[in-house]
Amino acid sequence: MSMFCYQCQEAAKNEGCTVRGVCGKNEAVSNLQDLLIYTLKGISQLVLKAEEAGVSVPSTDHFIMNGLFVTITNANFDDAAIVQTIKDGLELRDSIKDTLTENGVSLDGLHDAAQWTCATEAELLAKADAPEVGVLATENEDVRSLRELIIYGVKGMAAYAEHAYNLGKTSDEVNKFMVKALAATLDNTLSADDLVALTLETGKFGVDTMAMLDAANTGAYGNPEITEVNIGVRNNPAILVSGHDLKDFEQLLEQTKGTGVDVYTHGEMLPANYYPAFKKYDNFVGNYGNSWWKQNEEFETFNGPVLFTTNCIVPPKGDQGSRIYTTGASGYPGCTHIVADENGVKDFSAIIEHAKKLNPPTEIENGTIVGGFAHAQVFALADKVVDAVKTGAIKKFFVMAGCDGRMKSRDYYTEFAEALPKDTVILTAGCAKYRYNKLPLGDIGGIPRVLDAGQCNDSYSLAVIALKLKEVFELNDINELPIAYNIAWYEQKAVIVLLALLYLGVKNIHLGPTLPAFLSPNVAKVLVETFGIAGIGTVDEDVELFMA
Ligand code: SF4
Ligand code: SF3
Repeated sequence: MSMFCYQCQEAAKNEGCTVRGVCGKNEAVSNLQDLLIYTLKGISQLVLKAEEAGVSVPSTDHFIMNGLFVTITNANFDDAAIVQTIKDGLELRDSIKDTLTENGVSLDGLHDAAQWTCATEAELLAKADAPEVGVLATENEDVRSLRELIIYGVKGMAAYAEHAYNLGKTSDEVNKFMVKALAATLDNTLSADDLVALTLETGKFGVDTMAMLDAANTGAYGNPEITEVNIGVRNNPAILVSGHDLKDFEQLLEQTKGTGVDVYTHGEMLPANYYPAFKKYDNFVGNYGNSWWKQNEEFETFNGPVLFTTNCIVPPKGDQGSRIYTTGASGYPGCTHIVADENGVKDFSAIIEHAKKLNPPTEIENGTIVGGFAHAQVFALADKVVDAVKTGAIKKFFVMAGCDGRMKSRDYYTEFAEALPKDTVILTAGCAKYRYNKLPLGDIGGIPRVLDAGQCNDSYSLAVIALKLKEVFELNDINELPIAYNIAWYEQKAVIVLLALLYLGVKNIHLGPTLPAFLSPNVAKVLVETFGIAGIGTVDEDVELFMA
């Protein structure tokens, strides 16, 4: 076996990718990502040691969140960039060790993750292939399953923490938790029960992180509001922006102002259309295309350059890579990567000049779609919503947040949305929405039957809405609400969203299109028995089950 990865929903045979990732990640990149995580665990062990000894060491907060983010599915395929990040990590780690030694702190008993060294790049690459580094280094499948559940949750948390960080918001508690969780996965003295408790704690910090990002986004750009988003095109050269980072998006809009270059969103950047602050830009046209997995065909017809601010990248086809730019945690070999200066400013002039030389986008759709139903907007409509529930006009809400993916089995979500009774409303967030956000599902007394809160991180908004409804209807338990959860997952941000919902006490979440490969039978059993987690069945069976 040359690699082993089972962190996403596409894991081969729902067991794990062992030769090459279904996502396109090759063996070298997979093993380097494992080594980066291993290095972060070692750094974390040292940070905890410093904390215990009361010694102040260089900050690792941003390095750890970025390092975790780099390893998220479809974020970074650039082996050279990952090698450099590992080298930076070793340098940071050694500076912590030096500080500890200078302060008389013993370094005895450190895990290999905090000790390994390499004199050459060849040695670094050999270490990436070493059996002690990867997921399978943990032999007990239940311990491995819980450790990875925690690591994947923390990866999602780190991604959201990084977006907030880019907007000047960070949390010592969240950063400390990431260190604690990483180090805990090296600790052989922790029992399965300890790891289950840590999994729930991961959910708690997931809620905190999403709340922090929500405050960062809305503080900077206003509360998302109901918006009709144009999905057609104009006749100007243009840049397409994908990923989740609103700060990058703002900087690009500022720099394209008055240049004659238009800007469109793709995939998870669609919700940028809902923020008041971005509406003032005349060159911000709307959204082009669908979710991430359609990018090869949609980038072809877009004609202009594409900026990835984060995941999900699909390996580019033909010469598409020459039009792709990456920034932040994202990366792809051969594509131009744009870095921030010391003030966080990114110079997008190369992509703007590139756009000017290329044709305007070819129209693939026209008309509009409606979104912008994050918590503040839904609260503004609260009376209407509550009335509709009281009169029985709305029988049930379906939270269908999460991810989209290329597997045929995800047609289920389109069919499920179509099959739902007309007196139900879908609450969505994340790229999962593309499976039904263009269907003519109509409205209930002016309330659209698909309410899109935003990106996957805006699943937080859906939880806030549920908690508000619980208060309005004076219920004791969030599970007494007429809300069902039928969530589609793909990558690790969905893992932190799931853990956050579990922490908030939400029960009976259905997760599909398959249950995670990283859940061992025993861990899956705990989730089923404690939280009522279930998979999906056929559309008809599930509609009947949920409406019962
Ligand atoms: Fe396979 Fe998913 Fe891992 Fe890619 S991220 S190698 S598809 S499990
Ligand atoms: Fe989508 Fe990748 Fe998860 Fe942000 S863009 S939800 S899959």
